[in-house]
Amino acid sequence: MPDMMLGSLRYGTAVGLILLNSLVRASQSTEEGIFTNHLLVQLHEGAHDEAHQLATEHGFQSSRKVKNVLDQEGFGRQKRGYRSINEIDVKITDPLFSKQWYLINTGQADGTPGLDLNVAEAWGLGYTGRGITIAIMDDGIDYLHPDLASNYNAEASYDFSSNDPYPYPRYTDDWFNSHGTRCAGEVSAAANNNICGVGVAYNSKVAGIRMLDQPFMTDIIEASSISHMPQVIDIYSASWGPTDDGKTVDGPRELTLQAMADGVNKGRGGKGSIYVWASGDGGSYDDCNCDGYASSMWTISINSAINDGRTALYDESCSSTLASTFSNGRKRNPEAGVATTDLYGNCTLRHSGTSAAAPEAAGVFALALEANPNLTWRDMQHLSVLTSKRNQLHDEVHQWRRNGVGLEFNHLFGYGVLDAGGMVKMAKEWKTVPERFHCVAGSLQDVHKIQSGDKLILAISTDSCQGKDNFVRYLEHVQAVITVNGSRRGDLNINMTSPMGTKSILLSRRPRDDDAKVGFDKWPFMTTQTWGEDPRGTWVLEVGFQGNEPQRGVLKEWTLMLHGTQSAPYIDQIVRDYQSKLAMSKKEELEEELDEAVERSLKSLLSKN
Ligand SMILES: *[C@@H]1O[C@H](CO)[C@@H](O)[C@H](O)[C@H]1NC(C)=O
Ligand SMILES: *[C@@H]1O[C@H](CO)[C@@H](O)[C@H](O)[C@H]1NC(C)=O
Ligand SMILES: *[C@@H]1O[C@H](CO)[C@@H](O)[C@H](O)[C@H]1NC(C)=O
Ligand SMILES: *[C@@H]1O[C@H](CO)[C@@H](O)[C@H](O)[C@H]1NC(C)=O
Ligand SMILES: [Ca+2]
Ligand SMILES: [Ca+2]
Repeated sequence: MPDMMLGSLRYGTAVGLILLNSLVRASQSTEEGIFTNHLLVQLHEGAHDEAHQLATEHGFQSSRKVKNVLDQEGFGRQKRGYRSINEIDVKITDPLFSKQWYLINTGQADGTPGLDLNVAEAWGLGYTGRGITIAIMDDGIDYLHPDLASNYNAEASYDFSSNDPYPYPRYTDDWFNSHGTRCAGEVSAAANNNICGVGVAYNSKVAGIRMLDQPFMTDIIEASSISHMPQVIDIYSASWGPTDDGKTVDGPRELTLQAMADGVNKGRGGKGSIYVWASGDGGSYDDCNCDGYASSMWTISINSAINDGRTALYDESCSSTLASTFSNGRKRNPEAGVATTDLYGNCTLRHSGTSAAAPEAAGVFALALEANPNLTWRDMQHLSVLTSKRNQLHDEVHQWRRNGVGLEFNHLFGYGVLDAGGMVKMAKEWKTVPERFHCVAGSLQDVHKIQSGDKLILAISTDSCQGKDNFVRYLEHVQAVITVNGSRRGDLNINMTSPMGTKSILLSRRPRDDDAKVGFDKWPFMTTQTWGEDPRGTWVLEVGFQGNEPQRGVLKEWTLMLHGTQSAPYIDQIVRDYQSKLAMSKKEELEEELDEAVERSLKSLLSKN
């Protein structure tokens, strides 16, 4: 018999012994409670050997000590994060609804039950996006589609590709311009009309901003799109960006940057436009911190998980990603894709990419805005950080970690998958976050050589502008503005560690990027991973080369910019909650360990019998 005594529980004065007689007899449930086949016998301290003897004599098979003598009434245990699908009560009859596993995952298409956006809870509370307008900045929308027409906001729509008010997709034989229509359905497809499925926010309005379908992108088209009707449009969803070829480093130009800054400062009556960005489809060869749209502080960058919780093969990773939603499965199951509306009144089961992920997030944010229209663009980011869940997400490359205030994050998934139920509940109670301040923590402008095998390590010690008006005590975004070049840019690798010990990978190796002259010129690498932390202390930057060929380069600037608040109505509370949860979860884990150990020993005993 294996030793069931777990040292960690050996304290206190009363020592008890649980005796289990058989696993075969099932527990019985009555109105008074559940009777188990566990017996608890109280023994005097040090009666351990007697206990074993007694147990053996009476044909009991396993024993373990418990701290206190408690009533051994049975109780239900559920796997964490598990919701019974039968408890979800939604009345949606649309034919594709049951294929929309990202809304309610019951295990369709070999998916993992419970791994979804938890929209049912938000809908159950009455939030369906009413009164909120989401713009899809894309290749147009089939606004005649019977599942979109009733939610189409024509006044807020525009075609910047051909300068007219009708953002209808241009026809091609291969239906190339179906992207925007598919994204629109994920947000705003109507419910209970017997057509396709439903949008995450099925009573929201959707506007079409056609801006991707012309020979070249211009700064003016981007800027006009991003600043189109900012008092009417609440949320802008963008599933595009610089080419995801693993060698491009590009971002918004002057007008677009200005338009974004204006959007977050003046949009929605000053509460700020919400910009949702797909983090990119460049896969492990790309790094979304090289995409200045996704890595902007003003956008919420969204990555994707597939229906069993793994990363999609096209997912990029980077430290600026805030959260994740869902996209198509890796398996060839034709129903593992994202079900939504398609061109010319059709439906599809096959929408995919981080393109499919961003509109889901836009839908969730619409639900949150309906729950509390006062939310600012920063509130939305705070809510995403706080309510997104690890759930059953699994990244084979990067560990889940906790930052200095206990917030759990992953380099690819950000703070986890958005949880619509959790988000609307917190949104309802949410108090607008305090004013944001900006502190230049330090700037090193000396020339430093870097070469393979000899990484450069730099440090900036900062009081985070303490004593000045712009003191930042609780972090939101952190930017490391870096000028660096190298004989092979793609082999450069940059990490930054905060005073509280959180290491952000600012730049991973990009094997296809063979630039040898441009490098990064004052590039703002961004991290969201130190959210809530106290920035005072020493920040460390590590710059090196990875790869087979020896490389050399020069770093000319590292400027550390801290953004955040002076007071934190909630962060101290989170830290307290986190600590008590941690203590609780350790207890629960211990209990689970015990349960499992008992079960294992019983199984081995039974198999011997
Ligand atoms: C799309 O819809 C049209 C019109 O309803 C129909 O004729 C066509 O077969 C559909 N195409 C696909 C690929 O489903
Ligand atoms: C939004 O702000 C207004 C004005 O400050 C306030 O009266 C209202 O209660 C707020 N609504 C919510 C949901 O917090
Ligand atoms: C990097 O910059 C330094 C200083 O401007 C320059 O001398 C060097 O040639 C550059 N190296 C590369 C690989 O471009
Ligand atoms: C950055 O961190 C990664 C992951 O821990 C590590 O593999 C890499 O060697 C680090 N690079 C530098 C330059 O320190
Ligand atoms: Ca429908
Ligand atoms: Ca990219």
